[in-house]
Amino acid sequence: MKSFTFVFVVWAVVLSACGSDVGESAIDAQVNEAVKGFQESRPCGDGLVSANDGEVCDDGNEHNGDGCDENCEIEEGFECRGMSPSVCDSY
Ligand SMILES: [Ca+2]
Ligand SMILES: [Ca+2]
Repeated sequence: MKSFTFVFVVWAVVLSACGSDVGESAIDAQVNEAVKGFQESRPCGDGLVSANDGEVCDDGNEHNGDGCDENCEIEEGFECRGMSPSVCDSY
């Protein structure tokens, strides 16, 4: 669902750029801005533990069941170490 939102954002930026008189580099810049904004709004999954955003771990994805869940919280039965990214092992 989140990756769908991402694709939609990029698509919307490209579509709006195509309607105006801008060069390809300008479109690239807008896409990069959209990617940047998307990553900043979803710090969980970027592979960096940011305690300010309530992350306890960040293994670089938003998958559950690998020790660090989609909310960047350590899952039951796992322990995580490292900050960029976290490495989680079951115990
Ligand atoms: Ca993070
Ligand atoms: Ca994970």
